[in-house]
Amino acid sequence: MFIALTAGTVATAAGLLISAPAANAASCPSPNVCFYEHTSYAGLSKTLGNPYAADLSTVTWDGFNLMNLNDKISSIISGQNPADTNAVHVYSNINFSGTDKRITPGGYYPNLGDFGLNDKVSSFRRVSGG
Ligand SMILES: [Ca+2]
Repeated sequence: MFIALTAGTVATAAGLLISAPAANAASCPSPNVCFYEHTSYAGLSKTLGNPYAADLSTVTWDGFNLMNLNDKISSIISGQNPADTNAVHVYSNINFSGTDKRITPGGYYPNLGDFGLNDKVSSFRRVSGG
């Protein structure tokens, strides 16, 4: 009997350890906007307080100076305050043209493919009142 209880205690402890990572959901430090190489906020990342680039081939991932963001972004988290009226927009072409997707301040976008933009973003900027 004593042995059985010990085994149960161990199993419970293991369960708690396994559940711990799920409690740490992906987040982006306010007021930044975070861009990710893969869906579900995986892979390389780029954290920017004021995203602005007319051509993402000139912007590199954090910690990887030879790898740029052009046609690579797959997920985004906005750490902007939801009350911020200057939303970031991402575009399928350079110079803020092509498909235009508004990233809601405070919003989570685990798969830009939902908007036809997986691996297609080539420029981004904050839009005043946008
Ligand atoms: Ca990607």
